[in-house]
Amino acid sequence: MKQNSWFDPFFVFESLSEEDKLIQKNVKNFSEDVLKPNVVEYNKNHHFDLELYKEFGKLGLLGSTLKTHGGSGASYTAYGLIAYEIEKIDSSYRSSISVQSSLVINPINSFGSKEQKDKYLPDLISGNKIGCFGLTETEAGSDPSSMKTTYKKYQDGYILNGSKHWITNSPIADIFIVWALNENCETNSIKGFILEKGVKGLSTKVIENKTSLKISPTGQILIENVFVHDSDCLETSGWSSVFSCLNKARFGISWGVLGSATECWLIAKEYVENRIMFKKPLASNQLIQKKLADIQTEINLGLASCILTSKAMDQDRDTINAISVLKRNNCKKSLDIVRNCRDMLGANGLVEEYHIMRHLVNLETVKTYEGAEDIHALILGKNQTNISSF
Ligand code: TGC
Ligand code: FAD
Repeated sequence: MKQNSWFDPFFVFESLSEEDKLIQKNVKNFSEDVLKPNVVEYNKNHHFDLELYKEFGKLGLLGSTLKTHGGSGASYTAYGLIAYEIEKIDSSYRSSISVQSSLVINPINSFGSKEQKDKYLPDLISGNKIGCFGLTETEAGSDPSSMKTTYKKYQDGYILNGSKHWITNSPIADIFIVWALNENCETNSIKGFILEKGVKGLSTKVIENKTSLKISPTGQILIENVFVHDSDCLETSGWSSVFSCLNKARFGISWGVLGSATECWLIAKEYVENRIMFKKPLASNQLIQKKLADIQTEINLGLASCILTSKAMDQDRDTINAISVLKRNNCKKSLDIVRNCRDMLGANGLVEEYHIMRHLVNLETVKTYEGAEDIHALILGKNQTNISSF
């Protein structure tokens, strides 16, 4: 039997192109050497090291699929592998890369003018500037179309008013992608704008005391009579433009959560192989082996589906349903896996240095953002039956 066939029974990692293998190896080394040593302390102190963005940029992790403005033109498989390796350390780090790549660089690249791309993309891709994506509001979470943030035409631009809530990176952002409706809040009037830190009327507020994703700064965006010039308005076409950004972020999340689950699986496997209870290793018990087999099964089915979806994305196929299946199922299964890993470590599973509890509470966020579990069920139900439950 080949040595690692229990770890990769469908040969997902073996089937990668040489370029994707190299990207995975580099990201894995960086994650272990640079991110892992401080993760427990930074989590305890809610600390994000801003210098990391430049490191992410140097490694090609930001806007990796872009072929211009400093992007390396990597495949979607590589994009997924980056999320997988980074989230092995902490979902906060994957989140910051997802937001910058899929929700800031991607909309500017897809809906921006040449001037906007030239102005914003190089600094975002190199990590010199940090971006955020403001869609959610206090009373508009799963249903963003009920947002209250508005724009109104004024001279050669727009006046924006409103506020965004639960926005990753907003307290540290230089560039803000903000979504708003016209002054009558007509659903189909949705438009995207690029705002820059320091503009009059724009401020942010940190959400304090978060118990999950503690390394990642999250906050509000407060927008009071902010003037945005026409040249900073994105050329979007309705809600499908907003959702096209979410598709990419949800795809990365689907790979990422399997990184968290894999990390906890390997920690638990090593622990039960070494922990002696009732005079024999815990791993010698059938119930423990069944847990390990269940974990192995779900992670590998998830990875096999991720790689198929990545290849379909590389071929520009319609992956909307695949992404909802994966975002929903991989988050749900990863949470179950990580909770079982916690259980296999007994009391030690509660200790910070074993990492598992941190992954568990992080996954509670990941299950909720980018379309909560039940919202993806309803998206899939709607697409199957042609009947919307919303
Ligand atoms: P619906 O009528 O279904 O669609 C409106 C228009 O959009 C099109 N569309 C899509 N286009 C591309 N990709 C998709 N996945 C699409 N889904 C729908 C659709 O064809 C239609 O186009 P058109 O031309 O006919 O107008 O819209 P709805 O209002 O019924 O949708 C409801 C629902 C629940 C599906 C949607 O609102 C939703 O997805 N809600 C969840 C909200 C969400 O995910 N928010 C995420 C905020 S960002 C974030 O959390 C970042 S976390 C940090 C990180 O990523 O790490
Ligand atoms: P709600 O919409 O109030 O949902 C609460 C519960 O009700 C969920 O279980 C949901 O599944 C269920 N529910 C809702 N509607 C229905 C229905 N019709 N039928 C059945 N059940 C339903 N947003 C951004 O725009 N940008 C960001 O960068 C960002 N970062 C985030 C970072 C963190 C740490 C967190 C926690 C959130 C972030 N979000 C961000 C917001 C996130 O996208 C929302 O929290 C998410 O969309 C859910 O909205 P909500 O919290 O208002 O929950």
